Amino acid sequence: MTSTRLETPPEMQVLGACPHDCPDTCALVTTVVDGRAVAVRGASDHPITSGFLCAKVNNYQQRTYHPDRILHPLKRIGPKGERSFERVSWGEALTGIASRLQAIIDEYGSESVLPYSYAGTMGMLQRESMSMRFFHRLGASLLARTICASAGTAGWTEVYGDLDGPGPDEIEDVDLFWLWGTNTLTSNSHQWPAIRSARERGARVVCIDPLETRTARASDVHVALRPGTDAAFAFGIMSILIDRDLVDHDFLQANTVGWNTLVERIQSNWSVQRASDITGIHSRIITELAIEYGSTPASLLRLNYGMQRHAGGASAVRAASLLPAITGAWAHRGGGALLSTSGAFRADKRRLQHPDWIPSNTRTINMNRLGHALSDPDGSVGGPPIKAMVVYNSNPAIVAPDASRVREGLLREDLLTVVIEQFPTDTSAYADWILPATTQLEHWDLHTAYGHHFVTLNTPAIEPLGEAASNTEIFRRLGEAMGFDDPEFSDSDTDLIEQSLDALGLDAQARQQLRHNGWVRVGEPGHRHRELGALSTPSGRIELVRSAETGSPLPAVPDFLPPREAGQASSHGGLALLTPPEHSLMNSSFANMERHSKAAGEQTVWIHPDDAADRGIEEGDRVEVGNARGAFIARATVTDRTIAGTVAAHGLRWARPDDHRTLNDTTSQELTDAGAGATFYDTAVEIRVLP
Ligand SMILES: Nc1nc2c(c(=O)[nH]1)N[C@H]1C(S)=C(S)[C@@H](COP(=O)(O)OP(=O)(O)OC[C@H]3O[C@@H](n4cnc5c(=O)[nH]c(N)nc54)[C@H](O)[C@@H]3O)O[C@H]1N2
Ligand SMILES: Nc1nc2c(c(=O)[nH]1)N[C@H]1C(S)=C(S)[C@@H](COP(=O)(O)OP(=O)(O)OC[C@H]3O[C@@H](n4cnc5c(=O)[nH]c(N)nc54)[C@H](O)[C@@H]3O)O[C@H]1N2
Ligand SMILES: [Mo]
Repeated sequence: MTSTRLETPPEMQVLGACPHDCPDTCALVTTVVDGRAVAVRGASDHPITSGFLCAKVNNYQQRTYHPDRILHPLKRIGPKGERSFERVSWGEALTGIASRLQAIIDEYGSESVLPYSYAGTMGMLQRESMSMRFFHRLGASLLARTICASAGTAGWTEVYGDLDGPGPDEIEDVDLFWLWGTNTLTSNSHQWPAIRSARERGARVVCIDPLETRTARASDVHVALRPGTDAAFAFGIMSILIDRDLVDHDFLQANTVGWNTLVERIQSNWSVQRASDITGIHSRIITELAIEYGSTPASLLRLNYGMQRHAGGASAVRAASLLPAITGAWAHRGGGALLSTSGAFRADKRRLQHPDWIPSNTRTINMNRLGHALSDPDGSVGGPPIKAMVVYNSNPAIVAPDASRVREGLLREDLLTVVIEQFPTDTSAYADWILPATTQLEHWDLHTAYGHHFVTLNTPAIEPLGEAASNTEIFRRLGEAMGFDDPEFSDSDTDLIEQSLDALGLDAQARQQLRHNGWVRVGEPGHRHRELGALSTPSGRIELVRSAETGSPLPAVPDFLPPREAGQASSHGGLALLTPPEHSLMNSSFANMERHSKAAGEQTVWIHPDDAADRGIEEGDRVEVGNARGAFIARATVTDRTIAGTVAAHGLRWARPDDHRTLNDTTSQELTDAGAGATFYDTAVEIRVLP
C-alpha cells in the first residue's frame, strides 16, 4: 500500500467513515497532530451526519488508543477460556496457524474449516474482500450471515424484490411516520432530525413497540403491542382500510398484483377484533390509526429490525410492508416504507470476493446455529466436523444465541480457534491464536449504507499501532502462508478501493466527488421509489400475493405466524424476553470501554409491576432470568415502560470475570419462518429473586 503520510503536515484533517453496523454510516473527520489522532467528529457538510456523531463514536480515537488494544500476535499458553497468552512474532503465528490448518484439511477436508464473521466493520474492504478470497480459495465451509437482517430481507423482497426506500434526505414532505419495530433515537439517530423538522410542520409520529423506548416517549402515539404480533396488527389495519375504502385503487391497479386475493383473505380471516385480541391493542385504537393512515397520502413506515427477530419475523415484515402499496403512499414524495436502502448501491462483489472459487457443493453453516455446529451431536450439519474456526469482525461468545452451547464448543480442545481482533473479547479468551486488527483510523475502506444513499470513503488517518494489521492485510498474509500464489492475493488496499468503486459502478465524476468530499450520493434525492417500473419480483410489480413459485418458504398469501415461545398462546408459559440494543453500546462493541460501560450501567431487566408483584420482585432486587437453556443475573427495574407479560434486558454487555453468563444464555438457536434468521426476541423466561 502506498503511503504519502510521512510527508504530511503536522496538523491535518482526514476524512473517514464510521465502520459500525448502524443505518446511519456517518462521515468522520479526524484531526491528526504529529501523526497522532486527537479528535474524531462528524462531518458538518454531510447531509445525514450533519456534524454530529452519537456518543458512542464521538472521540473514536479513544477506542483506537485504548490501553487494552491487542497490538501483537498472541499464542495460547494456558487452558482455553483462561486468557493466558504469550506474545509471538507474526512469522511464528502465521506458520503455526497455516500448519495446523493444513493438517486439519489433510485429515478432515477443507470444509472442516469455518469462517465466523459479521459486522464489526461494515466496510467493503475490511468486512469481506480478501477474507472471502482466502476462504473460497481454501474451500472452507460457507457461513450463512443471518444473525441480523435476513428474515426482514426475505419478508420485504417477497413484496418488492429489492431493498430500498426513501432516505432521511427525502422525507421533508411526509405527514405521518410510523416508527415500527425501531428504536430510532438509539439505533438510527440520524434519522431523527428529518422527522423532527417534518413534525415542526405538523407531521405526526406513531411508534409501534412493546417497550416505551426513548423513541416511544418522543412520539405522538405509542402502540405497545405484544411482541411478535405485528402481522396481526397490519392485517387489522388492512381490514379497516378495506371496509372504509381508504384504498388507492389506481395505484393498486397500476403497480401491484394479488389485490383481490388479499382482500378475500382479509375479509374472511381478519377483523379489527381479532387483531385486537392478538396484539393486545384496543380495537378503537387500531381503527383510529387505520383511518389516520388511510387518509394521509404522504406517509412513511420506518420499519426496522425489532419485529423480525421472532418465529414469524419474515411474515411480519412482509405484512407491514404491504400497507403503503394499499394506500398508494409510494406515489408521494418521501412516502412508502423504508426497511433498508442497501439495494440502492447495487454492488457487484464478484471480483472482490471471488465466489467463483467456491468448490461445488460446499456446505453452508448458519451462524445462528453456531452452538449446534460446534457440538454437532448427531452429525446433522452434514459433512465433516468443524475442526477449525477463524473469527473476525464478530464476538460470537456474546452475540450468538444459546451462548452456553457456543462456549461449550469453544472449549473443545480439538478445535483450532483463530481470532482476529482489536480487543481481548469473551471470544478471544478461547483462541489458540489471536491476531491484532487495526481500527478504522488505521486502515482504508469504502462504505455503502443501509439507512441512506451515500457512499463514504475512509482514508487512514494514522499508521497502524504496534504490529496491528488490517483484515485485508492479515488475510493476504494468511494466503501467503498457505502457499496461495494467485495474483488476487497481492492486491493492495488501494487496489481493493479501486475494485470496490468499480463494484459500485461509480463514474469519474462520482469518484472525484468522493475523493474531494469523502462522500457521494448514489442517485438523486426525491425520486419516487416504488411508483412504476420493473421491480425484481416475478411479476415486476409489487406482489401483495406471490405471483409465481420462487422457492420461498412463506405461503403465497401473506399470513400471521404466532411467536414460537413468547406468545400468549405458546405452551411455554413464562414471560416474553426482549433483548434489544443498549443505547450507549454497539452490539457488544464498546462494552469494554469505561465511558460507554458507565453510561450503560449494570445489566437490568425491565419488569411490569403486575409481573413483579406476582413474583415478589421489588425494584433493585437481584434476579435470575432463565429458562431450560440457561440463565443470567440482572437487577430488576419495576416499570410500566414494558407491558405485562413482557420483560426486557438491554445488551450486549461482556461477561463478568466471575460469571460467564450473559443474556444470550437464554435465547434459542431456532430460526425464523424465512431467511433463516435469528429469533432473539422470541424467548420465554422465568424470573426469580436471588437470595
Ligand atoms: N446504540 C445502538 N445502535 C445500534 C445498535 C446497538 O447495539 N446500539 N445495533 C445496530 C444494529 S446491528 C442493528 S441490526 C440495529 C437494530 O436496531 P432496530 O432496527 O431499531 O432494532 P432493535 O433495536 O433490535 O429493535 C427495535 C425495537 O423493536 C422492539 N421490538 C421487539 N420485538 C418487537 C416486535 O415484535 N414488534 C415490534 N413492533 N417491535 C418489537 C424493541 O423493543 C426495540 O425497541 O441497530 C443498530 N444501531
Ligand atoms: N440477544 C441479542 N443478541 C443479539 C442481538 C440482539 O438484539 N439481542 N443483535 C444481533 C445483531 S442485530 C447483530 S448485527 C449481532 C452483532 O454481532 P457482531 O457483528 O459480532 O457485533 P459486535 O458485538 O459489535 O462485535 C464485533 C467485533 O468485531 C471487532 N472488530 C471491529 N472492527 C474490526 C476489524 O476491522 N477487524 C477485526 N478483525 N475485528 C473488528 C470488534 O472489536 C468487536 O469485538 O449481534 C446479534 N446478537
Ligand atoms: Mo444487526
